[in-house]
Amino acid sequence: MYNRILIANRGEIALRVIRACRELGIQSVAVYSQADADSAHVRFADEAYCIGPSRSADSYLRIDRIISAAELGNVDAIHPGYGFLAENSHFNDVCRSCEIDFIGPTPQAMDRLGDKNAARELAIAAGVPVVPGSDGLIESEDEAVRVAKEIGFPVLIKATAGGGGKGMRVAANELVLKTALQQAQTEAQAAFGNGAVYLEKYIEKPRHIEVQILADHHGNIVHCHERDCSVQRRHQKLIEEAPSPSLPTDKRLAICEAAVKMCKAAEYTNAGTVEFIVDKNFNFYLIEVNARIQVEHPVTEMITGIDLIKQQILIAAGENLSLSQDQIPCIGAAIECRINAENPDRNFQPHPGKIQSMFAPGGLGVRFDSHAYAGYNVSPYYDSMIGKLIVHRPTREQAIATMRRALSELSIQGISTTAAFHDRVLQHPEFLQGACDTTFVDREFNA
Ligand code: MV4
Repeated sequence: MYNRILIANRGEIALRVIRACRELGIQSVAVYSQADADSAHVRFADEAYCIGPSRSADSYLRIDRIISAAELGNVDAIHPGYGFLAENSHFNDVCRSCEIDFIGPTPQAMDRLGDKNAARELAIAAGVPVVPGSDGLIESEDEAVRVAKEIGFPVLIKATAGGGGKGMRVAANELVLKTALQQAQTEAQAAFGNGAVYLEKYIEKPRHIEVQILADHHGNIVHCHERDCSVQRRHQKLIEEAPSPSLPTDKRLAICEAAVKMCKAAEYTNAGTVEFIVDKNFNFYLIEVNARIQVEHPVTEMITGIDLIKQQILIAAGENLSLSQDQIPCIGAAIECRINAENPDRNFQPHPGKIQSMFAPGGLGVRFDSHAYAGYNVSPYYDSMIGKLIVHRPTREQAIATMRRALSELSIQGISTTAAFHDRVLQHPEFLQGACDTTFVDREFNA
């Protein structure tokens, strides 16, 4: 087992990994930017190194500086968290060449899945359903028109280097397809340095369902059930829950089994998430695979009782998965609300600044994963999430009641947060029915 782990991240996820290290008896090494000198992840780590100025590009994205800190800190492994370098296969490679374990999948698996068209082709080969679409990348305007007529409009043009909704364009007919194609290609080239796109039939009002996977280096692989992340706004998730309230049990199981099949085909290891969209008739289609731990992993931890970060560390260190599929329960219902330093009344505009005072909720079934505290300065340099409020109760109805109670206790002065907005969502009939699709927030809150 490792003696020392460096956490190449900040905020709540850095703190989350430090907590797992402490419980495993592993020393933690933090890195931080100048803006984060007073951050909780610096305070609770066993050791910390400043790696540069506030801008991410000068600190948390600087591979050279992170590796220097890893050498100074004499670590055995690096946990990348999510965002920043978490899905950067070059960073992953560099860690390995410096004889530092990267706590995540291999660079090869990362590359296979980081290219969305390649992942789509792998899914097809493995017999995992994908949305009807182009056979590979679109090479010409004529090909786009031919495929679109074949599968039927509307179609969705997707950047192969994209993901998370970046570089997508819907086209409703042949006329707009040509301009949409060019726009998507230009946008993808500018954003990712790769203008290649593929085409899919556009699925209207889908649910977003994702499956948590754990796979070790000895061929053992399990799923930890699904999460429903349909409550989102402009590709930013707001509320996630497990299990999905909108799917029958047989469909949930079928999706989880498809996710396992996909990860086997990709020779995937460590923790990963297979993302699906599900249509009105419960047809499900693989969209992409995220080669990292995700923000919303705690809802899975609550229903399964599994510490996913510890599992990531144990797997990376070469241990056998200690869990077999039938030892992974799905107990009760868990919900997470992302608490962002944003003003919902001003188009969710970020609201950085000093937290003057704060009270964190607690009580039975309540978990608050946050690096924030009274006196903490929310920096404008990073994403605006300052905490995740998670509840776990025997039923979904009780989980909603507990979440509303916990939201009413959460008090943060000095900045605006999304807490009150969550309480409105939690009272909406469509949410109460467990019937939300990905258009819910925009539609019902014209947000
Ligand atoms: C789609 C889709 C409809 N049809 N693909 C957006 C993020 C990316 N991971 C995949 N996304 C979508 N792909 C087809 N063929 C609709 C979305 C989509 C979406 C998916 C999941 C969660 C929220 C979403 C919001 C808008 C669009």
